[in-house]
Order: sequence, then structure tokens, then C-alpha cells
Amino acid sequence: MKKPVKVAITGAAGQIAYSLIFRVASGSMLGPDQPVILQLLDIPDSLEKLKGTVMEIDDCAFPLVSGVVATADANEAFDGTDYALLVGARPRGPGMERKDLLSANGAIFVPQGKALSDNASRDVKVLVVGNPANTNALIAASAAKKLDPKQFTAMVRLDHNRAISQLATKTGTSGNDIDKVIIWGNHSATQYPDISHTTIGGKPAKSLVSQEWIEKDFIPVVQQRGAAIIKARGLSSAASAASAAVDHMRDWALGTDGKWVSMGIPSDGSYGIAPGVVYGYPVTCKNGQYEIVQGLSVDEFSRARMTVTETELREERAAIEDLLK
Ligand code: NAX
Repeated sequence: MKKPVKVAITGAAGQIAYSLIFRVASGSMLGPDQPVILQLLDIPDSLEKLKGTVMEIDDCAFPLVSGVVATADANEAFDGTDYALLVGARPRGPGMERKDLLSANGAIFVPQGKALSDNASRDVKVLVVGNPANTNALIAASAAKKLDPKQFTAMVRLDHNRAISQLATKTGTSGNDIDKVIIWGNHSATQYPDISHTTIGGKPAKSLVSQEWIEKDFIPVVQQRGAAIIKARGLSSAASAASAAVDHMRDWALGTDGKWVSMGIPSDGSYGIAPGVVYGYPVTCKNGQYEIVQGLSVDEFSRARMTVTETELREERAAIEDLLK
């Protein structure tokens, strides 16, 4: 058996975590031979509820769980952390403007970025799930002075998986046959799900679906899927979000074997995107590192949509500029 690694999960008493913790504990994220120490963080008011989740973790008698910490202290939760999944965030309240939402989340992600910088493993991999995920990742990365911003990523994998599922349903194929789907930009309604380079069973996806379907159905359905789930369930996506978080971290840690996945990562200027903003890109992962898929052609249709979502991220960054010192 390998030496245990430490996995921190914030928002640990919430609904995504209620699915995520058990997937991580069962080995879905880091493999069936990798023991984990779970470091669960929530706010003081939620600790009683978190106690119940910890009781359930105990009751599963997971062979891979070597320890569980439940705390409201970020320094304790991130002590030696190898993988941090930042799920807890401040939801948008009634009448709250985007700027207020961004600042309210700044109050969470600045201290958490600092706590990671001071306490986590120097190789920590951070995934931000809590919304607005891309800009929260930017805020945390900027506050983590002793870590490399590249260690901070945001989740667009749920959107990526949703795009694969829509395409599989439309073409009567299996998601396994679908390659090279891209989510560009922000995890928001401006995201651009792009199938320009996608293949299905080796054939170009665009030869199997119409441009009209892409524009009128596929793109808006993927962009609005979160809202459709809330309408149907009365609650936001939880199990699928947890599953996407597991996919994101697993692929980053264990590699994608050449397969493309979408990750929100600090832009290095690739594809003309403003450097620094945390933008969804197509990447491959190997040896614990991600690398942007380079050299793709970008037509006018794609460029216009990539710019819309980039503009939103630049505006989000401008709204919290004072937090990025
Ligand atoms: P819940 O409201 O069920 O749980 C959130 C938990 O976070 C609560 O237990 C709360 O006490 C805790 N929390 C609040 N502030 C905290 C802090 N400073 N430190 C630690 N914990 C804190 O929300 P849930 O449904 O689990 O969603 C969590 C976040 O994921 C939300 O921001 C949501 O918008 C976001 N999502 C992101 C997705 C993505 O694809 N990136 C998709 C799903 C989801 O909408």
C-alpha cells in the first residue's frame, strides 16, 4: 500500500461534498491503492452537520481512509495537503450584484489561498468548484504567494461532461467514442462549448450534426444546464458536480493518456486570451502536470464566442482587482 496523501475538501457539510467525500474515500479519484487522509473544512455553524457526515464516513469502514479531520480552521484543514478541493463558497443572495458576490467570495478565497500557501504541500494541486469558480481560483492563487499560480485551477469539467453527454445523445453514440470536446472560458452562461475539433468514433462531429443544432440547441443547452437542473430538482447539481471534480483531479494527478480534457487554468496568453485570467482550455495531463493543447485553428464563429467569455472574466477580474495585491 502507498503512503497516505492528504485531501482537503471545503464546504464539507454541503451537498456537493456529501457526494464528493464518499467518491474520494472509495478510491475513485486517486485509485484503489492510494490511501487518503480527509481534511474537511466548513464554517463553525456547519460543524454539527459535518459531524454527521464524519459519522457516515466512519460507518463505511473504507479501507483507503487513514484518517479524518473535521475543522473550521483553514490552517488545520490545509496542513500538508496534497490535493485541495475548494467547494464551499458564498451563494448569490437576493438582489446581490455580481460585484458584491465576487467580493463576498474574496473574503473566503483570500484567507484560504493564504492558508494553502502557509500550510499545504509545496506540490499541492488545487481545484476550485465554488462559484464564481474561475475568479475565485484567481483570487486564491494571487493570495498564495508561496505557491505557483499554475497550482490553482477551476472546474469546467462538469460543462465538458455535459457537452459529451448532449452530443452522445444527439448522435446515438457513447460518450466513450467522443474525443476532443472543449469548454473555453468561464464556468458561467458565457462559456463556449466547442465541437469544432471533436471526433465521434474517429469521424468529425461536425459531419454528423448540423450547424443549426450546434447554435440553437447544443451550445445553449450546455450553457444553461445548471439552471435546468435547479428547475427540475429544486437544488443545484451536486452528484454530477462531485463526479466532475473527481474526474478533474484524477486526470490531473494520474494523466489523461493523450486524451483532451477541459480545465480552468491561469491563461499564459495562449489563443490570444488575456494572461492571468483563469480560463477554460483544452489540456492533456501527464506526470502530474497539465499542458494546453496548442496549434488549433480558431474560426470566426469560435473566436467571437471565446472573446465573449474572456470579456466576462476580464470584467470579473477588474471588479476584484483590489484583492489581487
Ligand atoms: P451548499 O450550500 O450545499 O454547501 C456549501 C457549503 O460550504 C456549506 O456547508 C457552507 O457552510 C460551506 N461554506 C461556506 N463558506 C465556507 C467557508 N468560508 N469555508 C468552508 N466552507 C464554507 O452548496 P453546494 O451545492 O455544495 O455547492 C457548492 C458550490 O459549488 C457553490 O458555490 C455552487 O455554486 C458551486 N457549483 C459549481 C459548479 C462548477 O461546475 N464549478 C457546479 C455545481 C455548483 O453549482
